[in-house]
Amino acid sequence: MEDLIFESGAISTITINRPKALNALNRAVLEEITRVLRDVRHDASVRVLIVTGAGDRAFVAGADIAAMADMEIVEGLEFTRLGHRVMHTFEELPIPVIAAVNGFALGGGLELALACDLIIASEKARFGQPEINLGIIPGFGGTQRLPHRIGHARARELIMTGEMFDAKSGCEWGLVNKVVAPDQLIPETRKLAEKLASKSGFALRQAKAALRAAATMEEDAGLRFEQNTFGGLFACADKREGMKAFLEKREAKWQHK
Ligand code: DAK
Repeated sequence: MEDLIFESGAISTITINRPKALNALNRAVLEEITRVLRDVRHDASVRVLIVTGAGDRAFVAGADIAAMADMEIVEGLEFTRLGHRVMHTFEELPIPVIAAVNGFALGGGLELALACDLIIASEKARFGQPEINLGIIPGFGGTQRLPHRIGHARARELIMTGEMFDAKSGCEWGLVNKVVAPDQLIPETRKLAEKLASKSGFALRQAKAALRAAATMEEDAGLRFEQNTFGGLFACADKREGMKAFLEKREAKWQHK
C-alpha cells in the first residue's frame, strides 16, 4: 500500500506516507497499520519498531479531517474504535516502539506518539491536541494518555485550548525523550533502536509489560505484577546467561527467551 511504507528487519520501520495531507490518518492507513502490526507481532526476528512520517513537514497531522467531515455517529464510532485498537496494539506489542517525530504531531498524530514507548523529536516537531478547534475532542486516547504522561494540569490546558507546543517543551514535560537536529532524527533514532536491539528481547518484553502496568493498574496490583514478572525471569535462559556473562567479564549472548 502506497500510503504506508513498511521496511522489515531486526529494526523495522513504519512510515506513514501521505505527505500531501501531512500524513493524516484515514481508515485505509489505520487498517494497513493493523495488518502490519499483526505481522510484526508474530515475527520473532523483529526486535524494535520505528514509526515516522514521510517528508519533512509532518509526523502525522491528525486523523483525516476530510474523511471525518461527512461521518455520522455510527461511522464516527467505528472510526474512533479502529483508532483505539491501533493505539492499543502498539502499546501491547512485545517489542519497544520508537516514534521518530519529524514535524507536526497533532491530534491523532500526538496520540500515535503517545502509544509508542519512546519519542525522539526533531527540533522542528510541533505537538498538540487541536481537536477542540474542530468542535470535537481527542478520539484516539489523548484525553487519557496525555494526562498520564505529562500530568493533569498541562494536559487540561492543552486539550482545552488546542494550542501547540514545541519539542523542547515536550522534553521538559517528560513526553519527549530527546530532541535532535532534523538531519539527525533518523540516525539518532536508529542508534537508540540498535542499543535496544542489543538487549535481551525477553527481558525487554517483561520490562515493557511491567511499565505498562504502571499506567493501567493500581499501585498495589502493579507492584505484585512486578514481583511475579521479576520472579518469572529466574526461570529463563537470558537471566542465567546475563549474570554468568557478568561474572565471567564478557558480553552476554542472548537467546531472547
Ligand atoms: N486531515 C486532512 N488533511 C490535512 C490534515 C488533517 N488532519 N492536516 C493537514 N491536512 C492537509 C491540508 O488540508 C492541506 O491539504 P491541501 O489543501 O493542500 O489539499 C495539506 O494537508 C497541507 O496543510 P496546510 O495547507 O494546512 O499547511 P499549513 O502549513 O498551512 O498548516 C497545519 C499546517 C498542521 C497547522 C494545518 O494543516 C492544520 O492545522 N491541520 C489540522 C491539524 C488538526 O486539527 N489535527 C487534528 C485532526 S483531528 C474521533 C476520531 C478521531 C479523532 C477525534 C474523534 N471520533 C470519531 C469521535 C481524532 C481527531 C483528530 O486527530
